[in-house]
Amino acid sequence: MTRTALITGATSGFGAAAVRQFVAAGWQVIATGRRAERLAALADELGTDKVHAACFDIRDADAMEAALSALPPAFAGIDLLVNNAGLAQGTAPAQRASLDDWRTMIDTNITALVTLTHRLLPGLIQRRGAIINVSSTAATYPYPGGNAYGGTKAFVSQFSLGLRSDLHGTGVRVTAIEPGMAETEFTLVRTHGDQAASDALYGGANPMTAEDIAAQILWVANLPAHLNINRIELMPVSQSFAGFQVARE
Ligand code: NDP
Ligand code: 8X3
Repeated sequence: MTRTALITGATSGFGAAAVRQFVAAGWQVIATGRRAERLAALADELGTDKVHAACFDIRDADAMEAALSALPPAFAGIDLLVNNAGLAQGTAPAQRASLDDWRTMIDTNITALVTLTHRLLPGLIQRRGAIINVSSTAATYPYPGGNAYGGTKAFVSQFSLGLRSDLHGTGVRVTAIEPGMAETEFTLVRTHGDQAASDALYGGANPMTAEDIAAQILWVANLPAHLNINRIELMPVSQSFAGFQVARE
């Protein structure tokens, strides 16, 4: 029987790549995001019988509910929720960061994620489904300018483990995927549209690709029902850890 995944943040990066890979692997996908034209193009490319475009701002709980209530019957039974939509805003240290940026990250990466998860949990339990949350290496490893972004991703990773505890015995699987540097629109968004900064970050670094991460999401989704991957932390070979910093007098 065809399984159905709801993948948030499907207009770009990991989400768009995941939609393509899931459809190629025989899944049906509900693809969400704000940019309607990109969702429509994806549905046209892959087939509207395979991809249902659900356009809404994930921070708008009413719009989310309206989109879920309007799902066509063929897409109404959701087996997998991929909480991928998210963003970083800003690279400034906390003392110079924008509070608006912090609130945008918290509203998107935390509040919207828990709202959608809470809404879909009863159906996921009924169908013995799965949840894959896209977290980040920033959940574990702090870096200058990572402040609220890292905090939101630490929430995502810990929430994932907490869900596992609560869903004990239901058969619902929960995984956090924690990528390091991957080239997508992430840095363009983080820098509020600075293409040169994005190019400079990824240039010569041989970063991971959206397809790399999508493949991990699909791999987890297709594992046998008795296996749960709690978390996957992955990085490009070119990225690793640096030492503690010391401020000297
Ligand atoms: P992109 O910027 O390429 O994609 C982000 C997606 O999130 C877009 O589809 C965007 O859709 C969606 N999104 C953002 N805000 C909203 C909103 N308010 N409502 C609906 N959708 C929204 O970045 P990535 O693919 O890289 O990011 C995907 C996830 O991976 C994020 O959670 C990010 O934090 C995480 N991540 C990224 C890493 C990287 O190095 N790239 C590493 C580790 C984690 P739209 O703008 O159309 O609404
Ligand atoms: C994205 C990876 O290192 O830019 O989550 O925070 S990083």
